[in-house]
Amino acid sequence: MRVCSSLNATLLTGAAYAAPVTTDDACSPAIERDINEFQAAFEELAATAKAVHTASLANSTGTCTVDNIVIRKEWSTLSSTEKSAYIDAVLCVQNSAALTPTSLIPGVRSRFDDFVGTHINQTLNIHYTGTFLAWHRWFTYNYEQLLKNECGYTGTQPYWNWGLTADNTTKSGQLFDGSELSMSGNGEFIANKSDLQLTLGSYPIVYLPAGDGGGCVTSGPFANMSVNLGPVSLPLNGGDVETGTGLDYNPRCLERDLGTEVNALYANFTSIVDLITSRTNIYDFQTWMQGYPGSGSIGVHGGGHFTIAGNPGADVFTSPGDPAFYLHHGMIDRVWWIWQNLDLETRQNPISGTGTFLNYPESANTTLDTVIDIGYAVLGASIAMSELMSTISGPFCYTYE
Ligand SMILES: [Cu+2]
Repeated sequence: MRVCSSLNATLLTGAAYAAPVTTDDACSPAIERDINEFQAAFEELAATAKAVHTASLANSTGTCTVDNIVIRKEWSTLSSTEKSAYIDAVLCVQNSAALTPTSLIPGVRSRFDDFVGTHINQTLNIHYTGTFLAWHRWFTYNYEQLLKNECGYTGTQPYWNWGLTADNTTKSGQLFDGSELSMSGNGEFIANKSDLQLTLGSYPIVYLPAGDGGGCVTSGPFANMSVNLGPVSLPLNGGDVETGTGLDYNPRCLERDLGTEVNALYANFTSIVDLITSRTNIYDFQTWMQGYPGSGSIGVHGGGHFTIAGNPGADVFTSPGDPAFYLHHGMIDRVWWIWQNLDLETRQNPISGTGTFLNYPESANTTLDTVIDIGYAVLGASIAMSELMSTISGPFCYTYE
């Protein structure tokens, strides 16, 4: 019912704002039809983008061709063998020795942690900045390469299409169903949790409904996982925030507070379609995606992160400590890819923003020459923004299904 209600509200306003949903209308056939229409609209946008992308690949003179391009797929479309291979590779990087010296980040214990530590150290320079989309594209790509090069994975980085779980986040067959062929499910249920409260500078607090878990993940491949780093800035239900450097060794279980309400409010097909179709310049697109400050919306980026929630999922700095991070950012990258390909001429290369979070403190504009470096995640992998704007040039050769 909540999905239907929130869609009803978003249809009225034409955008996925976080306005409280007050309607108690039952799920009428008309609204069910609208849900399907938005899914169909999204799939049409994705198909159009794919056609443009395929044509530009055919015309490209680079080394990426139809013969060597790899295809990233939605989690639920993977075969059991493919799911199992991905999970095994993630467990492998979690059991491989770290490269980061403990003199720099004392808490790192694995190659997986090298990525978490890099994200912690750079968080204030890669969110609400000019680098946000390209940095996370590069970060996710290098995680995919890590799985391949160091753990023998032969598949590609899967993604989580949030719209598919907006009516039930832990739905069977989807990535959070808790089975052995999932990314593990919810945390143990903790009752009577208050809203999560998100603060951003002096903007009004955004209240997010608590999820249906809250404790340690108890089933699936990551039930015994050790989260080693963080927290840095972890919002707790009720308004407190747990803070720290996040860099010390702090082994604990993986906690999640998966909730359909946040999924349905912010990361449904309506909000994805709205983002892609009504945000026509890069500033609007990337800012609405992350939650336009003061709008009350956390965007699809926040929507995915806070659907996962928990510790470390709700901590912006430490969020890659939950392995589902990379499926969420696969979808973030795909949505950018769709948006770019719908108007390649004007959307391939534009950049907006600076090198600091909401330009605080003030810093230089990000440009195509700005260099990104992901530290000990991949040594010597510094690269200019200009190399990261297309998925079929520079270091990349991948597409989305
Ligand atoms: Cu991030």
